[in-house]
Amino acid sequence: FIAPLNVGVLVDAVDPLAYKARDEPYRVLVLDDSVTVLAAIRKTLGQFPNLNTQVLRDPALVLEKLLDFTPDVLLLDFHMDGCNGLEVAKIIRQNRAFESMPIVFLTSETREDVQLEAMRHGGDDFLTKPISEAQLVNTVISKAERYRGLRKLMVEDSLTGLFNHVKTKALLQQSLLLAERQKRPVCYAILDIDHFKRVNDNYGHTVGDKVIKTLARLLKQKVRRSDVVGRYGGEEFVIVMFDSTPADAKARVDRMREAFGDIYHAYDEGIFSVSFSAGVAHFPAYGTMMELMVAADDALYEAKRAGRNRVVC
Ligand code: GH3
Ligand code: MG
Ligand code: MG
Ligand code: MG
Repeated sequence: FIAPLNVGVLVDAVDPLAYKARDEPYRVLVLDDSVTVLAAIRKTLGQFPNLNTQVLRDPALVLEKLLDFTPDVLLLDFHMDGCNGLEVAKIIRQNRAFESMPIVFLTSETREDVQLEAMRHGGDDFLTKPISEAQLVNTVISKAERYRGLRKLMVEDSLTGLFNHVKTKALLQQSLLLAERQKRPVCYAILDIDHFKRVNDNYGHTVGDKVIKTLARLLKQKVRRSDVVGRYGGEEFVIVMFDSTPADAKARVDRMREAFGDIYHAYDEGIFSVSFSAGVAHFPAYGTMMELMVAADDALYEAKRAGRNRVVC
């Protein structure tokens, strides 16, 4: 079924061994009704430490499996017992979470019109049986890589690598739902660099960008693993602190503020330092996401008005 590995072809196209060890392996889900096919694919992909492969025989379980495993690429058998791969793809595509997950059909179908029809129904690519090992590995890795890259772009702020505005809000909403159910407090902090216009005016925009990146790195270092740090835009950042009381949150943001104020930033002719102000609001004192965000904004405004370089809770 699977032709021997041709390393020359592999290295020319996508080098599967060139991945960075710190990256999480790509998750590959294979849905096929043949145990022989599943075993062969698992054996081939199993040779690559950057691939985490799971297989499934029952199409009825695919949605559940997708939600649980969140694959970076799905290999989908075209003809299954009592079930058509196209129908499965259509159902998967109706779920917004899997709108753009790559689906690669596995088929012995070589007719072009059938292949085109499948692409119209949500397929991204084809592997024609018998599948060459090199082609399998290349397709899986290039699709997964592209999808990971896209997803990163969707949730990340490109300057700092922190979560962007949209993702931060989604994560805050999720935290609040969890907090409500588990009866835990959540604190939400908005940070805004003081007189940042002056930094740009006095030292230039590039130096300004570096200050933003420095603060992003510092926040990332200082928060807990369960906290969410996002860049809300410009020189504004937010932190979602799960299971944190107002007093605890204020103390923690104050320590970040002091650490940031202690940093000397360099420009052409010397060094300077800057500060930030922050507002903290607390759930359940503010019961909805909107109320929480408005309350934190008000607290930030209060911190600015009271002279900046302080945290108001
Ligand atoms: P305040 O203490 O009241 O916050 O004063 P401020 O000067 O920081 O005022 P404001 O928040 O209104 O201004 C933010 C400035 O940040 C405006 C904009 O030029 C600058 N800025 C926004 N995004 C970026 C960015 O990505 N890089 C740089 N270098 N500057 C940015
Ligand atoms: Mg089949
Ligand atoms: Mg601002
Ligand atoms: Mg500012």
